Amino acid sequence: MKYTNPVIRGFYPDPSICYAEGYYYLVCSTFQFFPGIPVFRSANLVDWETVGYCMTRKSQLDLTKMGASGGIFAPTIRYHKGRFYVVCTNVGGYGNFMVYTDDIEGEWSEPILLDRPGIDPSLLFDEDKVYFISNGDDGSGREGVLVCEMDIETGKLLTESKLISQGTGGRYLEGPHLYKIGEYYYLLAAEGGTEYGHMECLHRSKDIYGPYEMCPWNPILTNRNLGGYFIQGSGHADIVEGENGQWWMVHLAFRQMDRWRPFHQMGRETFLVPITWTEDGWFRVGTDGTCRAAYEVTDGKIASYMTADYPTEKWSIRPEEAIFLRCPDFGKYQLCLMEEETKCVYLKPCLAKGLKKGQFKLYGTTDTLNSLGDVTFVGMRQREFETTFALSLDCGTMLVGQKVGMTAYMTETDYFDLQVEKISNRQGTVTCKLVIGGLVAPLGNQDVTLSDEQTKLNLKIETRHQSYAGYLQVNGKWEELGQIEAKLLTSEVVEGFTGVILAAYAEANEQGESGWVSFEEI
Ligand code: 6LW
Repeated sequence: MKYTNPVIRGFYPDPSICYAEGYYYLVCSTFQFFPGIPVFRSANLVDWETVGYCMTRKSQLDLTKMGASGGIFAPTIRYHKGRFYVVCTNVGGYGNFMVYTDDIEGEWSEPILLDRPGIDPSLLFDEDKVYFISNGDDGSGREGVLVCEMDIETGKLLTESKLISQGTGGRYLEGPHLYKIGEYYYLLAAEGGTEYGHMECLHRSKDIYGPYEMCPWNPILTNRNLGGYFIQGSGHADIVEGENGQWWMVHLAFRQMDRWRPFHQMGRETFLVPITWTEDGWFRVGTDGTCRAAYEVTDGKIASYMTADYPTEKWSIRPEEAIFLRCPDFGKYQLCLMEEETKCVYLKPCLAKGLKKGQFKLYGTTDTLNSLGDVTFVGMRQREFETTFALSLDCGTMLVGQKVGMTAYMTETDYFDLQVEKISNRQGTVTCKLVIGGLVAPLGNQDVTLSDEQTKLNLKIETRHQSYAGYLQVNGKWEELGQIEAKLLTSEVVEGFTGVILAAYAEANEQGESGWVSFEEI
C-alpha cells in the first residue's frame, strides 16, 4: 500500500477511528461549525468519503453565539454489536455527551449527557463491561486520565472515576484512548499541546486501573525534533487493526507553509502511519517515531518518503462536505443537490430545482461575517496550499444595499474578504480587505458599473503557500485588488483549533432585506 499524507486534508483534527464490517470509520472535531462531527468511511484507510455527520439538528447541537474554537471538541468513535457510538465534548455547551446510530449513513441519536467534567472522552468495550475514559480533574485537584464504568444503554456512569495516569510529564495530557489487546490494557494519550511540541505517549497495564508502565521509547510519535520539516504537531492519535495483522495509527498534524516559516493556515489535518509491534508487546509507529509525507507498506516492510507532491485544487461545493457557521437556517440556502443522492437529511431544505452543478443561491440576513450570528455562509475547507476559488456573482439578484462576497475565513475577527456592495441598480463596489484581530485593513477597491445586460461579476481568491490574493475580472482580465501574507491567517497568529474555510456569504441590506443571490463556480 502506497499513500501520501495527510490522508484527509484540510481542517479535520482529532481523528478517531474504528472498524466495522469491512470498512473503517473516522470522525473529527468541528468546533463552532455545523454540522458537527463528520463521519468518514474507507475500505483501505487512504481514500475516505464523508458518509454523514453525528450532529445535524439544532436539538442536538445549538451553537448560538458560539465563539471561535468553542463547541465540538475531539470525538471518539467505537462500534459494538451493530451500533456506532460517539462520545465527545460540547465545550461552552453541555459538556460530555454520547450519541449513537445503527445506520451509519443516517441520523444519530439526541445527545445523552454524561455526568463527568473534562474533555476528550473515549470508550472501551471490554467483554461485558464498558469503560468511560476522559481527561480532567479527579476531584482532588489531580489532573490526568480518568476511568470509570458506564451503562452504555443509558449513559449512566456507574463508578467513581479513578485516575490511572498523569502521562510522562508533558503539558496538556489529552486525547486518551484505552485498548485491550492480548493480555494488556494499552493507554495512548497526547501531551505537549497541540502545537510544535505535540507528541503521543504509550502506557500499558494488565489491570485497567493500573499501575501503568510507560513505553521505554516514549514519546512513540512526535515531529517536534524534525526542525524545519513541513509536517509538524503530530499527536492526538487512535489506532486500528488493518488487513493481514498490520496495525495503523491515525493522528493529527499540520503542514507548515515553508521550511523556515512555522505557520500553518489549513488547520490540523488527519495523517496515517503504520505500526510495528515489538516482541515484548510494545509498538513503534511511523518512521523512528515520526510521521513522514508518504509511505509504502508491503507485508510489514515500511518505506517512507520525506516529500510529496500536492495538487492545485479548484474550489467546488460538494454539499455533503460543505461547512456552515453555528446554527445555519437551511431555508436560506439553495444548493445543487439531488434528493435521491443525498442521505444528509439536514440538507433537504436546501434542495433546489433547476440549479446546475456549481450553482448555488444564498439569502442574506442581518447576521454579518464579523458577528457571532448565524451568517449565511457556505464553505469548503482549504485542503491544499494552492487553491483557486472563483465565482461569478449575479448582482442582478442582489438588493440595493446588500453586501455579499467570498472569504478565506479563520474566525469572526480574522478573515480575508472580497466583498461586493450593491450601491444602486447601476453601481456596485468590490472591496478587498483583511480583518485581523478585529482590525480592518482595507487593501483595495474597485467601482463597477452594472446594467440590465451586465449583472455578473467574476471574483476570485487565489491561495498560495505564502499568500492570499483577491481578484476582480475587468474586461476579461483578472485584476488584483489585494494580497496578504498567508501567515496572517494561520493558527500561530489567529490562535485556536480551526483552519481556513473558503466560503461564500450573503448579508442583508440595512433594512434587513435580501434577494436570493446567485453564485456560479467558474
Ligand atoms: C483537543 C485536544 C487536542 O480536545 O486539541 O490536540 C483539542 N489535541 O485533545 C482541540 O482539538
